[in-house]
Amino acid sequence: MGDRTKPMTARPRLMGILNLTPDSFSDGGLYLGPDQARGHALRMVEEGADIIDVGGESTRPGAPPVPAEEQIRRVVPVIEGLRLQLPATVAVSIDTRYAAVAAAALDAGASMINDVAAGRDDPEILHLAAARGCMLVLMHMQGTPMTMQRDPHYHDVVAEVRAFLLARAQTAEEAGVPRERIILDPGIGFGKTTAHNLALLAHLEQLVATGYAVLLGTSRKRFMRSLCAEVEPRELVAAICATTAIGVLAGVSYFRVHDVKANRQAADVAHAIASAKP
Ligand code: HH2
Repeated sequence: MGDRTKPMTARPRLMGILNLTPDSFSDGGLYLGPDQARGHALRMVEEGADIIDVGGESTRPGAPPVPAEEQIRRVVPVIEGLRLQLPATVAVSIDTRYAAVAAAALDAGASMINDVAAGRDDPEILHLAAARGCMLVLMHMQGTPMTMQRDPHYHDVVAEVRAFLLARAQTAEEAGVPRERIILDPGIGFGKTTAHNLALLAHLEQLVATGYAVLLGTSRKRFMRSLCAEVEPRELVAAICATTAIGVLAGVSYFRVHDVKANRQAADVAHAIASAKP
């Protein structure tokens, strides 16, 4: 019998990645057709995804920006279809830096905005999130996808990322987004060396201590390949699961992943262990 006096944190939530892009670094072009996209999303939900994160622009290092109209053309029909087929308990998130894309996605049935620019590229996105009452992910990035891996540098990466995210959260709150709808993301791989990524992963509890919900995105990232001497991003499942388990133990609540089934297991086991702590 479980100890009912013990405070239980909520089960970690998994965000399954649905890239509707021809050029994403690990799955570009795989799910371009609406039927393939829906099929993949439904599979991720069966495997334990709580959220489907739909994106129409690759943000891999060196990627050129994709105009808002093209992103809308890619994501809206798929979100409309998903909303009809997915259980109401599964949220659809839109991965975009542009308010126009986010607005079209919310109209089509999304209920969460995932902005890798944290509202800096298009500040209107913060007002949109406030007006629509949706969840908002604010991610740290040094530079832009085009430039971010050229020469990333920090004096204290953990402190700087934390300060940046707190400042962006304050701006979002000033725009009317309530604190409990804001999720902070250290932006693993976005303008960071392997050492920077490792420092952030080693100090996740400092972000959790801000009191905001935290999201972690390590899935198939390049630095994980270098750590494992692995060429194929798809072969990194076990490595990603290790970061998910570490994230759960540090108090991270959301994980953005390609491989849902394995990460569900890693997250649930880590959560059970964390819940057994005195
Ligand atoms: N990483 C990617 C894209 N969006 N959003 C958040 N909040 N956090 C992340 O770490 C993150 C993100 C990049 O990964 P992927 O979608 O696999 O590739 P691409 O940008 O090439 O589509």
